[in-house]
Amino acid sequence: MALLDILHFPDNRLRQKGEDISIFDDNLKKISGNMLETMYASKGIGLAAVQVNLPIRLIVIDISESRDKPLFLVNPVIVDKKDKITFEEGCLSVPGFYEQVERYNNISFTYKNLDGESQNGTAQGLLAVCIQHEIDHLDGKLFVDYISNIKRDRIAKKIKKAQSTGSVPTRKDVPYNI
Ligand code: QAP
Ligand code: CO
Repeated sequence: MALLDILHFPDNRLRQKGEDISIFDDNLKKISGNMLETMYASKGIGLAAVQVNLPIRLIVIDISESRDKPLFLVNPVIVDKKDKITFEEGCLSVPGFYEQVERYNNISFTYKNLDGESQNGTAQGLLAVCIQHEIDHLDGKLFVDYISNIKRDRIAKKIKKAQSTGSVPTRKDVPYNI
């Protein structure tokens, strides 16, 4: 297992779109394990492959307090959504910043597991918001895209400054198959 480098806003690579995954091999399991480890090490509840510079449609989520109930969603698609809510979101790619975002409180979704088997599920509240946030990453979208340009630009400037003074760590990429 290995920790992966998380890209930070306003890095353009966060704008990459994830490609559908069609190869369900040991490499996919290795990437998933490394993403999960990276997410736990960073105290996150969700991480999308695009955030670690892998443009593929894979997300890992664990909203449990015990940190032992991981979800691996491959090629996730929201097929139904209802009841809007406003949620204060953060993001491992936007460290230290939190903003209110409008989402759906109830969703139905489909995905494949790491063995390539088709699955479906429903989610509400935090899990529903997390899935919407992570699928956005696979489409090159960030939660800061929902706030005002002025606020977003201020956040970008502060993160760039933090990076230039060396207060945000970085690491290297891993190979992958689609
Ligand atoms: C997305 O976000 C999310 O700024 C996952 O310093 C957020 O895991 C879904 C994190 C809110 C639903 C609600 C952020 C960790 C983690 C930070 C995360 C930080 C350390 C964010
Ligand atoms: Co995020």
